[in-house]
Parts: sequence; C-alpha cells; structure tokens
Amino acid sequence: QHCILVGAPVDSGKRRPGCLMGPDSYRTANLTRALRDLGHHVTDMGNLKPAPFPAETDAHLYARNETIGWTKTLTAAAQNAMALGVPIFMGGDHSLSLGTVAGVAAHAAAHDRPQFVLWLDAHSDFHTPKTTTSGNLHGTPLAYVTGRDGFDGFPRVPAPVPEDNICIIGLRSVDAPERTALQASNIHRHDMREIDETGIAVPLAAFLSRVAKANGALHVSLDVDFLDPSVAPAVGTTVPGGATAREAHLVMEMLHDSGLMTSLDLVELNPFLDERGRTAQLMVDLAASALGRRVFDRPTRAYA
Ligand code: DIR
Ligand code: MN
Ligand code: MN
Ligand code: MN
Repeated sequence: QHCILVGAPVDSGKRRPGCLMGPDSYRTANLTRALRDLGHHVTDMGNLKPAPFPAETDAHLYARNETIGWTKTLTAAAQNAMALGVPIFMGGDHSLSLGTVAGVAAHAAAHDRPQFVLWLDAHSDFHTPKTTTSGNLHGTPLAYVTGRDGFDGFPRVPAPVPEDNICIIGLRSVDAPERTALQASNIHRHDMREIDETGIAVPLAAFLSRVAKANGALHVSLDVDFLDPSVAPAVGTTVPGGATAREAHLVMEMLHDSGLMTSLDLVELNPFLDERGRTAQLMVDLAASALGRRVFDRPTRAYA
C-alpha cells in the first residue's frame, strides 16, 4: 500500500498546548521506517497550516476561527490524500477530525461508497458548539461530521456520515448533553464496561461485518486517551480504566486482517507530557499493527 503521512499540528481544539509537537514526535519514533519495514511505500507530505483566519472574538468557543481554518485545510488535504493512498493523519488534537472525516467522506461519496467511522476514544466527542461546556472544539467532531446543527461559521459538511455508520469503542467519559444526544442517535457505542464483559473483539467484529457488507470506506480515529493512562500518559485528558496495550493492538490487528481500513487519524498525543517518547512509540506500534505487523502470519479474514 501507499501510506500518505499528513502532519496536522493542530493545537486549537483545547486550552492545554502541546499537540502541535505530535507530528514530529511520530517522525522521531520513526513511523516511516515502521511502515516501510512492512513493505509499504511511504510519502511524508510534511506539516500543513490552517487556512488564514480572522482574530478570535467568540467568548465561549476556544480558538474557533483557527479551528475553522484547520477544518478547511484538512477537508481538502484529506480528499487529495485519499486519491493517492491510505492517509495517516498525524495529529494534533481531535479537532483535526472535523476536517479529516469531512474530507474522506466527500471522497467516498464521489466514488459512490458509504463512509464508515471507527472512533476509539474515552470520550464521545458528540458536543455541538451549543452544548459544549468546556468550549473546547476537540469535543465536537462527531457532531460536525454527522451534520448536527450549531456549527455556525464552519464550512458545510459536503457528505455527512450517517449515524448508523459510526462505531465508538472505549467510552468512559461522556458529558450529560452528549449522553442524551448519543442515546437518541443511531451511533453504535460501546463503553468500557461492555468491553470488560464481552471482550473488545465482539463489537469490533460486528462493526467490521457491516462495513464489509456495505463495501464501505472505513476511517479510524485513534485518540490516545482510548488507551489506559498507565500505558499512554501523554494526553491532556487521561481517564482511568482505558484499553490495555493488547486490547488496542488486537483492534489494530483485526483492522488489518479485515482489509477494510482506508484512512487513519492519530490524535491527542501531547509530547510535552510524554515519558521518554513511550506514548508516541506505542501509537507508532499501533499504526504498524493496523498496517500489517504481526508475530506470525495469519490469513486475511473476510468479514462480509
Ligand atoms: C470533553 C473532552 N468531553 C469536552 N473531550 C475529549 O471538553 O467536551 N475528547 N477530550 O477526546
Ligand atoms: Mn479517488
Ligand atoms: Mn477525542
Ligand atoms: Mn478523548
């Protein structure tokens, strides 16, 4: 495969700075070499910049205009990268997914394929600018890409993703308005209690079957805080009780076996909070698993 590394040093989605160093941290942890060792062609497109944006004036939303600038840049960049291969968006905080998901979904729509999204996160990121209490836009991408109201001044989403095509795994911190909206939605949602009870492979396999049957494109958005803070401390919003390193690798290994993943976000890494690069290294190793690293060869698995 041709892996397209896209640096998205987005730091506008929340107040604590540091995610802007994410792309260079992944480069330092040698994401390129890990993927080349698996036989892939790798092109690093370097780091993007937000489209020009006016001074911030919104009292409630943090860095609204900068985030709009990033959304414009990343929607276009994602569409372009999809034409070249499998984009890996090196974040940057999770507000970058307003653009990446909008862009990959527009590409899928142009090819008459339904877009699916796997969201690996402690949080549901289903706030609108009207419901967020923090004012942090990294808590809003799933609301934006599903076409919910309230994103005044943001670009229109070219091809909204149907709720039924979205699966969230890892949930353990959901704010009250998100909980209400999620429970009223058709988004497939799996909290950590369910993972404890069934194992992580059960809901993932069910979702992959639906993607395969629909011949869908599959975007995977991996938030560092999906992982337990004991293995991934370098994130501003740690929540105890997250996925183990093995649970996360199993997700990535199943994604590879399925052959379904068409694009990937690596988000919320804050290298300023890391311990000698261990979180960056784990994220690189997870990306490698998603792109075929394994202990022993295994057959690909047809989920359809
Ligand atoms: C929280 C944080 N729900 C908010 N969201 C995070 O500010 O709306 N998502 N960290 O990954
Ligand atoms: Mn194309
Ligand atoms: Mn998130
Ligand atoms: Mn999160």
